[in-house]
Amino acid sequence: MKLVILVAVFGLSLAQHNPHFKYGRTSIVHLFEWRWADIAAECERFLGPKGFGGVQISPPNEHIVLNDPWRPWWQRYQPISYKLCSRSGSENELRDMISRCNKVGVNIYVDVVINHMCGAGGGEGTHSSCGSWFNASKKDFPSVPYSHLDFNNYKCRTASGNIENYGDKYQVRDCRLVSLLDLALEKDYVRSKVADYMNSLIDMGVAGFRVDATKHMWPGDLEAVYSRLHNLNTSWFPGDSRSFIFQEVIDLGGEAISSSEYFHLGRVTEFKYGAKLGTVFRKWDNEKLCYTNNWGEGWGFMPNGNALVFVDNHDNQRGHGAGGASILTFWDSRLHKMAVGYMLAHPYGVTRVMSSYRWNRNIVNGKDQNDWMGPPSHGNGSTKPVPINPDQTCGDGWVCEHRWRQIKNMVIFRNVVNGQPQSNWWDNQSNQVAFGRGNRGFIIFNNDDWDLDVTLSTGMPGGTYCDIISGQKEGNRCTGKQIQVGGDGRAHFRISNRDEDPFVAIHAESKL
Ligand code: QV4
Ligand code: CA
Repeated sequence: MKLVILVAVFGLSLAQHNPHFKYGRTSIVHLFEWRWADIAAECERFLGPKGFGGVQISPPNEHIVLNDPWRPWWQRYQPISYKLCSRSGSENELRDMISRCNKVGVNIYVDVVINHMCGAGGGEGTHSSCGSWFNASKKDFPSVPYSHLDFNNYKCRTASGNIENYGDKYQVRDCRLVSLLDLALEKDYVRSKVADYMNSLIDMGVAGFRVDATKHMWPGDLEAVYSRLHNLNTSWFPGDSRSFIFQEVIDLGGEAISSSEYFHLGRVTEFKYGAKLGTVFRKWDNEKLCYTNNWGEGWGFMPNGNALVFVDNHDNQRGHGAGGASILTFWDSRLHKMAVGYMLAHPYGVTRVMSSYRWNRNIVNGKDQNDWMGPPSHGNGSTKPVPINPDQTCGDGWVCEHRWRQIKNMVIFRNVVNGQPQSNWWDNQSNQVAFGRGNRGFIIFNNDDWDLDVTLSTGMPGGTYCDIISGQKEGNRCTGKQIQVGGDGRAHFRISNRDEDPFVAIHAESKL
């Protein structure tokens, strides 16, 4: 009997760690603030053909609409109801996107905001994305419905009612995160409303969830919610599939709550990964790339099977959340491409690529005054579509890092080397390193201030390979550097520290 329970519990928890990627795909892209119609088109014209595993979408539920500041991106982290109309589009557009992406083998993961509703100062009225009336000071959200009884009121013991000390786990879970009205997830009623919301998405065909502000919810409450979730829709996924769950817990150490409290429930965001990788590529704190020869658990990161990893996210690319100044974003594009390349080549974790929009960054004394700015929008506040330029980049302020040749090709690299162990490590005891993935791929970086010129064992079969960083294989042609691998697996590499991108990558499918 005990054994049966153990197997059942273990089986359930394991399932929620599986992203259910199709056809050996391996990466998620966060299309931050994209409209559903644009995501649907992007799945068909780009993500499906280029082997992306899935998309993390912005919160699809009804949210507050703010004028001051004008339509900040973060208004979507202030729910008003679980109706499915948001800045990204209507319920029909959401539904259409999910099925069109599923049809081309691209999964959808939904960012769910279930810890709270809008801020305490959110006012009264219908300034909400579906026009639902609400009253924040009375904690009245009739479109769910939630009343004041459904919030953590006196359970929170701080004077302000907000979280004041991250060293106190009761505050962190029972008080308000920056004044956001904190839901009483211990209540069966609240759990059922949240589970209904998530189930409506599962039934529409999504593959899983990014759970916002997980640190601020008790593991036991989440377990109760997750256990009510339906299996994934069998039109798209095998029977008995549990949704993929990755939980946002920022754990850089030194707080009352640790990521490990949530491992049994699903994967967890590993925030140390991007903070450390940024420090290494920037060469801060005397870090060197050669020290990453035990990258992953060897650096004190969580166990591989629990980790969801990324170089930057929508918060820390603009100074929100955590990670600090070392985070590498598209603003530091040369180093960003190298760091994303490193992440995608390395076997640790489930990888997520950030896809951003540009804003008028204005840093004064270390703080970006415009960290609130929403996506490229029309005068009436509606989000602009994502136009695709003739050279396949995006226009109108959409950065589309996921379309950059170097990043797009490394997403394919990860698919090609999937399941292969890390192999053939080499370094120069400084910032030049190389490693392979069995006999399927090899990558080499020069982040020193001098040239790299070295002959290495790659583990690859002999032949001529096309470097997928400086170019790519097109038909039987290579638009970039060519790398000759001898019959003994050895190859000569030269990378100037002044190259546009000082790294080279080859894989089994880039062989000419
Ligand atoms: C302000 C003051 C409060 C004050 C309140 C009074 O800061 O001290 O009590 O006014 O009304 C916005 C504003 C914030 C404002 C709040 C409530 O920025 O200044 O409070 O609204 O009106 C995003 C943004 C937040 C934003 C929030 C809601 O980052 O700035 O707050 O959306 O719109 C911790 C958490 C982690 C979290 C991270 C940012 O552990 O879970 O902070 N990350 C996730 C998301 C993030 C999101 C939230 C959680 C909240 O990734 O994008 O916050 O859903 O580390
Ligand atoms: Ca809470």
